[in-house]
Amino acid sequence: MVDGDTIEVEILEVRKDRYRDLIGTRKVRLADINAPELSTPEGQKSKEFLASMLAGKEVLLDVDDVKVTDRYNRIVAVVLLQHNATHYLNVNAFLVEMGYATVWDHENEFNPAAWRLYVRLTPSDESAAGGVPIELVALALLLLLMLLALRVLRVR
Ligand SMILES: [Ca+2]
Ligand SMILES: [Ca+2]
Repeated sequence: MVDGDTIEVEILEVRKDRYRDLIGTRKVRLADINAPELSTPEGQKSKEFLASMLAGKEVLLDVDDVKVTDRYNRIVAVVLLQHNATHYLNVNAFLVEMGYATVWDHENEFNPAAWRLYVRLTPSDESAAGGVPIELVALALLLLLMLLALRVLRVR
């Protein structure tokens, strides 16, 4: 089920060899957040907000290097949406900021308490504060949320 904290993506490219197997159509569970159940009006709102924000967009995924996937075989990741020439929006943090999800901190590489809304991707040989080393961003994707939007229309 695709909802306010899960998206469906087409993974086009990986930046670490260990993630080659992830290429293709996959579900991504946004790390360390939780959206309300789809059976509630709040859950529907969260899903629609996420879909409208990401439908058809190309994003980067910072994959959880600790576990990579959850028990449902969804990729666990922070979703990064390009904001301007230098910065990306941490979509996970933004959903919390906007009230569409709450923090649910699991055992993984991420620490929501340290999240910033906007992050700069830094070349891997630099260690600029507040940035995500570009080598840690495993995947470049084209979201297939257009499909999700079509599915939503079909349901209605
Ligand atoms: Ca990572
Ligand atoms: Ca965590």
